[in-house]
Amino acid sequence: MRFDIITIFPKMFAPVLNESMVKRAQEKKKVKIYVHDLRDHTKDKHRKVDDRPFGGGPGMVMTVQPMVDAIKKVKGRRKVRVLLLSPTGKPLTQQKVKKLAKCKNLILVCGHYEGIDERVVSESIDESISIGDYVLTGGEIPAMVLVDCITRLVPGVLGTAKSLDEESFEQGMSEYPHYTRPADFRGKKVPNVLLSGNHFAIKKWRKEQALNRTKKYRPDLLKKNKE
Ligand code: 4HQ
Repeated sequence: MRFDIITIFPKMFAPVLNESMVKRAQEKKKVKIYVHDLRDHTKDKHRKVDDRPFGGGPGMVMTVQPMVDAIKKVKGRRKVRVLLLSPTGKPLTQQKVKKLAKCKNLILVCGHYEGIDERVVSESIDESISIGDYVLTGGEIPAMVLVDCITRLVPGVLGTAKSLDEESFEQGMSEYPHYTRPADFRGKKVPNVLLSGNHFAIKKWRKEQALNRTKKYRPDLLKKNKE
């Protein structure tokens, strides 16, 4: 899997993507991540990437030329899917992550200000993705979210690969509560069933716990599973 990220804040990425699992995935050559500075594709001496919106209104809009030229250059002759991170994009779900993980090459375009000129979207973007219904200052954190959740699905990245069964279970149902040693932390005890050694009882308890949590915090997920 190869990711190419186009951004005006290239320095934001290394601290996040060069740690933990994503770092190890890069070391194992399972993923390659290239970060490109949008300003390297400008043609004026001020390296300008934005301008005032036609029709008026607040804020600035990212201009067409640096974006379309950057995307074209980064693409080269490869078969690539070009994604824009945008609050009006398709909501990111685990199902969507699984589909994207099948791609070999992804370009992630990070917008700023009020957004990007619509002609970039129609000319150069295959799909817009939103990581949730809230407004961020830019597409960089959403791009990192995408790299993170796709990378963990690349074969050979996760140490103990969870079965697809377990994953679909988790999706419909929030996880069960986890405990580790000590069995008694300052009077707070681990539920007895987990110390019982009765694997059938443990499985049943975890399922009930997960279901209760889902009912309480994510009833929408239960409805979704029935559909
Ligand atoms: N933004 N999911 C505005 C987001 C966002 C989101 C990125 C803020 C794009 C122009 N992106 N810029 N939510 O809020 O992806």
